[in-house]
Amino acid sequence: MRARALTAIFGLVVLATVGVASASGAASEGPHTVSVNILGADHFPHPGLLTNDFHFPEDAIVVARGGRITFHNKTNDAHTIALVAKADLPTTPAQLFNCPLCDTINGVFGIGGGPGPGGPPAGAQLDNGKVTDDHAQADADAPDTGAIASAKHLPPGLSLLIADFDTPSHGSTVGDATLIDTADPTNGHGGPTQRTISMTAVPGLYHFYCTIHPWMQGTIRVVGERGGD
Ligand SMILES: [Cu+2]
Repeated sequence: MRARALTAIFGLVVLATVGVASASGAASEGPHTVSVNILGADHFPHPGLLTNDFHFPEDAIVVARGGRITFHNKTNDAHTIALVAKADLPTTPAQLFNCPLCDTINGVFGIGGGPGPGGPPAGAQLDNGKVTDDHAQADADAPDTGAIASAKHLPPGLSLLIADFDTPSHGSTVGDATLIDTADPTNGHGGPTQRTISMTAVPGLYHFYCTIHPWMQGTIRVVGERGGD
């Protein structure tokens, strides 16, 4: 039931062309809370040309270890935020349109072909590409209150948790991922339009992308934990 409901919420259409990235959101050295806007749109200036510039911030999102990054979706489509190794990021049009890793992650989220084995994760997040321990990890137990408040129709039983991006492999393999819906009534499904991730990963530079629009790529720099707040 839960899997069916989440699939209904996040059923998506994928349309891809090449986009560009630009900076947005706030980042300074070692903040514990960071807010990031996902921006961009489809553009159809004349017959024969369709462009899309959905993008994450161009500059690295800097956050203290254990800090939280909240992504706000300002676009008319849903997105995933998936940590992967740099080598997994598409760099050519062919890789954008033939992305098995994207298909794998999307499939687990129930995008473009139904849920994978076990159905979508209860907390709308993946741990190292798998539907696993949303509830098992103590550091992933906090409700994502902002995401819950932003959703119009959360399915019963969905425990929307802060997405724990802990990736012990430090970017050397498929990492953690989460999903964010759009508020656009013509393309959204009532799911959360903002999502918060907790960067519990060790300090370092992490690469992520959207598996629905693989040209949307970005980096998160986790820096040393700061005392106080
Ligand atoms: Cu996307």
